[in-house]
Amino acid sequence: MAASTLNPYDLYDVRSMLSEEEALVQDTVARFTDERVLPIIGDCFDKGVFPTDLIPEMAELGLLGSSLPTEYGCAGMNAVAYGLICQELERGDSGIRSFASVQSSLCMYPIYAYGSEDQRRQWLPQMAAGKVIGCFGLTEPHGGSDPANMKTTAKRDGGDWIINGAKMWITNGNLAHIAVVWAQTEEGIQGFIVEKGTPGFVAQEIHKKMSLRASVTSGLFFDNVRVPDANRLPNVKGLKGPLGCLTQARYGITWGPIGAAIACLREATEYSKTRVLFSRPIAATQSVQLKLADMARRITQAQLLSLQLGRLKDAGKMQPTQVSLAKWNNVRMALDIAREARDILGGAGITTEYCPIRHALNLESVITYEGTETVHQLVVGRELTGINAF
Ligand code: TGC
Ligand code: FAD
Repeated sequence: MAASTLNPYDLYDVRSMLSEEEALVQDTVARFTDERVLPIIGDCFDKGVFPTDLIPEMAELGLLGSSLPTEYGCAGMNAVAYGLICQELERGDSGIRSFASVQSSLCMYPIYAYGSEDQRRQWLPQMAAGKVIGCFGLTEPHGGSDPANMKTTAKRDGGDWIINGAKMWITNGNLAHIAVVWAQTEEGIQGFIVEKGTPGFVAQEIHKKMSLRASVTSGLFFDNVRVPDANRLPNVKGLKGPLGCLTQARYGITWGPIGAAIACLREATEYSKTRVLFSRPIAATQSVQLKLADMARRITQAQLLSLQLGRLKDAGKMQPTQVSLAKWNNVRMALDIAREARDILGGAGITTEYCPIRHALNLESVITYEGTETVHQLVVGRELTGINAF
């Protein structure tokens, strides 16, 4: 048999469809993940800590707010490059990709898209440099899938606003210097920048997580928190504000789990070639090959889906329903692959010495946050039928 020239983790040569700049971004972030993330991430997950030391390095590489314009200190890359950043970071760990997603798509993006020029100049360069960390408060304790039922309020008081309420499951909450907080006002939902240390504002870390352990997740509490009108994002009102941010972040999340799935396929392939049972490597059995082949098939589909989504986004044609379909498909793909890879590793698969269980546990969050699988299925169902089934 002739030696194959196919890359087992890119069977359709998606790489050849990237521009030189996009390929360079992928290589650079891949090196960062190999050299800086993979050696430490198992330990971080075990200990339940986010590796804050990596923040300046991520900033240096232009990974924070990578798609925003250079005039605000950002890298001005395209959407495909942002996707590749997410993919390579999540090959390391979903928690590292989450950090970048929240900073870039959920905090820097709304300041850029909905903020005043003063707000952009005040915050974006420092956020791109990793000196100011942000978090995004939309979800509330009584139910995240239905953000229209928002109970956090902001009431005008002269030139200020008074915020009361609570947000739950907030990534970067206790790391953050600023929170982009969505609150119900008399004129509809609006966004506010709430700075750490503002009286009445408390972030409380959520412990006992079995998923995204190398990521900070918090509750945010607002008790008569006074912020000036200058901290309100002036250019959007209504649910479309936060949902517009989610579209940006969900787009990146379609790419991220491809990285996690590739890491799991690689681990399962290598392990199965060296694990000898019944006098042959388990990779020589049909059932293991079927499983590995199925993983490669699903990864290939996801790679092509995200690349086309990225091309649509760069052409200004991407629709939220397309993002929902890809988020649903790609996270489900990665979660199934991580569980299957864990099984191929047998008992060894239950330890964090190997990556599949860590990815599987992380992906249990990824399939829930940024819209649960059901939410995205119902978005696609609504598109097909014209009937809202929420
Ligand atoms: P509906 O009331 O019909 O629409 C309200 C307005 O929003 C517009 N819109 C969107 N705009 C941009 N992107 C989208 N994806 C949009 N979806 C809707 C819509 O056109 C309308 O505009 P207008 O001008 O008419 O007012 O709302 P809906 O029925 O479409 O929404 C229902 C539903 C269930 C889809 C929505 O509520 C939803 O997506 N729920 C899930 C909530 C969610 O995903 N939360 C995530 C919180 S953040 C997070 O999880 C971060 S984890 C990050 C990490 O660590 O990586
Ligand atoms: P619920 O909305 O209570 O859903 C419970 C179940 O009901 C789910 O299975 C759901 O699919 C199902 N369901 C909902 N509606 C329907 C329906 N109409 N029909 C059938 N079934 C339905 N939020 C932020 O704002 N910022 C963050 O930074 C952030 N980071 C997160 C980090 C982590 C680790 C996690 C786990 C969550 C994070 N979230 C964040 C919150 C996340 O977005 C929510 O968990 C998610 O939107 C789901 O909300 P919920 O947990 O309240 O579940």
